[in-house]
Amino acid sequence: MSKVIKGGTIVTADLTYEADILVEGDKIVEIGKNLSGDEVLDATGCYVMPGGIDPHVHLEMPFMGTHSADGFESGTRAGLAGGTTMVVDFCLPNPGQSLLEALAIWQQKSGLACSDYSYHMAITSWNEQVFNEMSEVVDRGINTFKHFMAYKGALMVDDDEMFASFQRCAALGAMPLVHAENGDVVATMQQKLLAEGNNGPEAHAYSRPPEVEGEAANRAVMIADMAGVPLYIVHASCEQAHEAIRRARQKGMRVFGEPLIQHLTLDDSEYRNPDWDHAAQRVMSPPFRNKQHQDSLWAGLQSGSLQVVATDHCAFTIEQKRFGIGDFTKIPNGTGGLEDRMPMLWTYGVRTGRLTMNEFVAVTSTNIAKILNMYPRKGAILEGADADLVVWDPNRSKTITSKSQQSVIEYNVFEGKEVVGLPRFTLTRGRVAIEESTIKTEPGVGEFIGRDAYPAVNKALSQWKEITAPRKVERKAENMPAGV
Ligand code: DUC
Ligand code: ZN
Ligand code: ZN
Ligand code: ZN
Repeated sequence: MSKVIKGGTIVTADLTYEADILVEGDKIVEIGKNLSGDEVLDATGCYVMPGGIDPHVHLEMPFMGTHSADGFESGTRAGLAGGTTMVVDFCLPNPGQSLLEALAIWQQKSGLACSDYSYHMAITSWNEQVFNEMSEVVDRGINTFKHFMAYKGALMVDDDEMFASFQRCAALGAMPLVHAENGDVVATMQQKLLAEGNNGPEAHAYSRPPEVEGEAANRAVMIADMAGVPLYIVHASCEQAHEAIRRARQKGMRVFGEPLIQHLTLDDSEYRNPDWDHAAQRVMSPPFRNKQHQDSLWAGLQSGSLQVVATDHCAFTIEQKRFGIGDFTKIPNGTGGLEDRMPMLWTYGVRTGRLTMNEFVAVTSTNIAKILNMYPRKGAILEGADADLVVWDPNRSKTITSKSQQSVIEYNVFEGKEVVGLPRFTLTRGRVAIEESTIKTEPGVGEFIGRDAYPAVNKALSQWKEITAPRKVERKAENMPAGV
């Protein structure tokens, strides 16, 4: 049965034009005027865009003594409700665990996904087995490896391990990702704050200032340069991290930066709310920043020095957040956002004039598909591409509230925000998953999207030079110092 999306304006990362789209099975088969199909989806007054891709989510992830509350079913359903048709989750081995063993667990967890998904693999420890398994991981369609520079004593890797892993990525045609925060400094500041009696959620932000992130971002850039590999910095939240990315790019390095919708639209005053629950529910790493940093992130999206917008969706219930009463270091880090990313970015980015509609598509979908090597199957409106589409009604509005959200948690960090711009239809590989407020998703229809190693041309185009051993200097006996 074919479908035609009729009467809308197609908006891609580079074009805006009026045309219908014919979908057969899970693919776009034709784009043109006056198309007909078995079923008609009315897109009059709407923009038809590539479905959103969230490059950074944590679904049912074991973390800080618990696991994040949204799994692949509720998480992907939330995404679809907000126009996101694909997520990239982090496969997180316990330190010392086999990567392939962790991957098998993740494959099982993803069984009920309502949309397509892919994985990044986290490198949480370093040994010969990890080194060897990385090649098999790439063969299985995972070309990105995440490194935590924070969470000391748990997930953090040290610089020697990170350098070794980055070099391995270079050899395999993979790209490293980093969570850039100096974990040693964070741990010291946490202990100092606790010792001084600062145990509330506001101390979480005091323990992770922008300098801590800027230092780590700069360090990761330099280590990537030495390893001769591109770099993707997740959740860049401040001017200092943005600065590191911008400087590296100016020098010709392929360094990518990912702000989150939370950091773009919410600020650090949230942590000073007198209600403990309110503040704790907003504890994530890095923490929310002030307006100066927010302006820097918006400027980065406008100028292209930052390329994508994600959520880091890692939702915890009220009860889980309360594990940290009396000790902010035990508040599980993470917030939701999957359902709200696109409407919030449209409202605060496109409607304010900060971003064009085409830039909106680029940062929510197309750039992500290109950077993660799944374009044009994803992130494109082209014949032959997957029919992951959102029919976006720029006049539909709602007030965000946890009462009607898809996420299983009881609150929403964007509670009360009025958004204008919502999906009329969301299609995931040709199936209508959302029709206005009606949820038609089917758990289990989502598929794993493999992403090949980066083609050699990506590396050849970069200006990085391989580190070659300096030639050994031959010395004669008369030029040697006398022995001691
Ligand atoms: N930050 C969070 O807030 N949650 C998950 C992991 C992370 O780095
Ligand atoms: Zn260390
Ligand atoms: Zn992180
Ligand atoms: Zn994360």
